[in-house]
Amino acid sequence: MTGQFFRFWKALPLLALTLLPGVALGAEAGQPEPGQIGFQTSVTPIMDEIESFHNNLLMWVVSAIVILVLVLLVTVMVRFNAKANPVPSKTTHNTLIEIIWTVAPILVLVIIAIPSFGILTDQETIPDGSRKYLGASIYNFGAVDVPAPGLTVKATGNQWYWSYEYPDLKKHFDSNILNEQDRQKLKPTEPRLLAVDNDLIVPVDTTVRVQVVGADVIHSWAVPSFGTKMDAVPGRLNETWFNARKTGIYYGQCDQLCGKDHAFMPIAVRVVTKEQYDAWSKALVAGDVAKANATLPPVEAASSS
Ligand SMILES: [Cu+2]
Repeated sequence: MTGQFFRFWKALPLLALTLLPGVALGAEAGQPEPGQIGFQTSVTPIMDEIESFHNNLLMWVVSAIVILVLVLLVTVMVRFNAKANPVPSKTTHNTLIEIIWTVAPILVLVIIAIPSFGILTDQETIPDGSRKYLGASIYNFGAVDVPAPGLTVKATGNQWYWSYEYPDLKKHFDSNILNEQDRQKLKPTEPRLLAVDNDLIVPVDTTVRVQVVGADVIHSWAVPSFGTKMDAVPGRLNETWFNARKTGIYYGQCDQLCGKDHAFMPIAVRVVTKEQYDAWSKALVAGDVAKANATLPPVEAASSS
């Protein structure tokens, strides 16, 4: 019953939005798009949770508050202007209404906090194969199974680039932004300011444990399509995870002000098939990252939705 209720009400704003011409609800590719007003496409259980939290709870709460405040303002303007109400009341206190406007916001925050803390816990709890995750419905606790990690990578934030380590392969490489000349020459299908020389390569449908650390100052490893954001703190090993269900390339940026080139240390995660990942990792172990990357087909141009 409640499920049906929420499904029906969830569809309404989406319906209204699709009636507006030229509005992109979400980008198809793991990157921002012109005219986009929603999130980037979710490809992980965690981003499903964030999307559900936003669409099925937060949007309704903020809409209700906006309407309530608007109604109050209009009422005051119409009923209590100098013409309509020449002799103003001298009332200064009303115990009941003061209790209501103190308790109601607290209740709203508590209602928001419950699923919010659930998502935070899910983001920071590495799956062990038995724990259930919220998934795409924040009203359906414990809905999604996630396998234990099949791969561990370590992302180190440096001023100003990322370096990635595959501890099990005993290999690491740096990932630097491509300047505009190099991008046009080497990766013309990839977006300006987000394309890097060496992508982080991971297999599809695999839980990836991401260890995040800072080499100099605090950075943050964030990829919107994964719902992943973890601070890279010097001297502290943070952990998060993702499990991408769709191959493709997903971009992110450093999300913690870290110095003059903070805007120029993008994150590019390329999710490939398991066969492609096996070939890539074998070539990485046998040679270097350039040889490994040569085993992968070029990235296709992002399809615009
Ligand atoms: Cu940074």
